[in-house]
Amino acid sequence: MITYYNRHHALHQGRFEMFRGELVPCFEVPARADQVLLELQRRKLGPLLDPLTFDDALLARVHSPRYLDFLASAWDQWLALDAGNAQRDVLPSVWPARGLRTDVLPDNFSARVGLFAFDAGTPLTAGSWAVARAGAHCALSAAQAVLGGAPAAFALSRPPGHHAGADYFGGYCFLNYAALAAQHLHDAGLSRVAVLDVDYHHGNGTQSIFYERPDVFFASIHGDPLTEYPFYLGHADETGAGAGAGFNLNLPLPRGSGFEAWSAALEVALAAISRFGAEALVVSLGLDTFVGDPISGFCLQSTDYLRLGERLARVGLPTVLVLEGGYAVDGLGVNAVNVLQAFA
Ligand code: OKP
Ligand code: ZN
Repeated sequence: MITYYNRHHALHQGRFEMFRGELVPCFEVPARADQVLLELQRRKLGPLLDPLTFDDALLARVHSPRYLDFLASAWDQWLALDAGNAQRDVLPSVWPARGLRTDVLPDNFSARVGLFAFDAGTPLTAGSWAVARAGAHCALSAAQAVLGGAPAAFALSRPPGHHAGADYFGGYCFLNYAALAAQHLHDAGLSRVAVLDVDYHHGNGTQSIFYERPDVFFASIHGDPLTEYPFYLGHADETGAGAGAGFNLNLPLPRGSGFEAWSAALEVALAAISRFGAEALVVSLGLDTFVGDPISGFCLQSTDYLRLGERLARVGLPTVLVLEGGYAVDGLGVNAVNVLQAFA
C-alpha cells in the first residue's frame, strides 16, 4: 500500500475546543498521525512517500474561492488585530443563522470566522492552512497514484476533512480531502466515483458537496444524527436532490452499535455502490468506530478492522483511502493499519 504522508501535520495543533460551556484540550492531536506512521513503519507496509505538489486551482474544484481566500489569509488577519493573538487560536463566537445574510462578506474578522465556520470546536491556528493544504496534496497524490494504475493508495494526514463543506470549516476539518480526491478522479475521466464514509460521524461536508450530482455517489455509515455530531445532517431520508436524486445513501445506526449491525450496513452501502457502477472508490477512513474512542459510540474491536480491509479489497475497485477521525490515540495506529494491511 502506497502511503502519502503529510510530514508537516503537527504545525496544526489546536489548543482548546468548546465543550459543554468550557474550553477543553483538543481531542484531535498530532499524536494521532504519529501513531499511524509508527505502525506503518513497524509492519513495513511501505512505500511511504511525500505528496506531489498540485496547483491550488484544484482546491477550487471543491471549495469556493471566497472560502479559500479566507483560509489562506485568516491567520495574518488574526495577528493584525492584536500581536498577542500569536498565542491564541481562532474560534468563532457568532454565526449567521437562518434569515441572516451570508452573501455580504463582513470586514470584521470575528464575523468572517463565524460566516465560514459551523462549530466552536475547530480552532484555526498558525499552521492550519499550510497543513490542510498539504493534506489535500496527500489525497490528490493518492488519487493520482490510483490513476497511474496503483490498486490503492492511502493519504495519511490530519486534521480530518469530511466535515468541511465547499465554503465552511468545522468538526476539526478545513479542506475536504475525500471530496478533492473524488473530484480529481472524476476530472481525469472516471465518470462514476463512489465515496464511502466509515467514520463514526456523518460526512456532512462530502454529502453536501456532491448532493446534487449523479456522477459521485456518497454512502455513509455513522452514529444517528438525532443524538450524534454533526446533528444537522446524515438522516436516512437524505437521498440526493435534483440531478443527484438517488445518489446519496445514509445508514445511521444507534449509539452502541457493534460490528454485526455495522457490517450489515457496510454490505448495504457496498451493494449500492456496485449498482451505481463505480469506477473508483474513495474511502473516508475514520477509526472512531472503535470501542475505545473517547468521543464516539460504536463498539468495533481492533480485529474488526481487518475484516473491513479485506471486504474493501474484495470490492475490486481502484481505491483511495483517506484518514479521517479516530481519537483513541493508543489504538489508532493498529486499527488504521489493520485496514490497510488487510486490504493489501
Ligand atoms: C470529527 B471526525 C466532542 C464533541 C464533538 C466534534 C467531533 C468532530 C469529529 N467533545 N466534536 O468526524 O472524526
Ligand atoms: Zn469522526
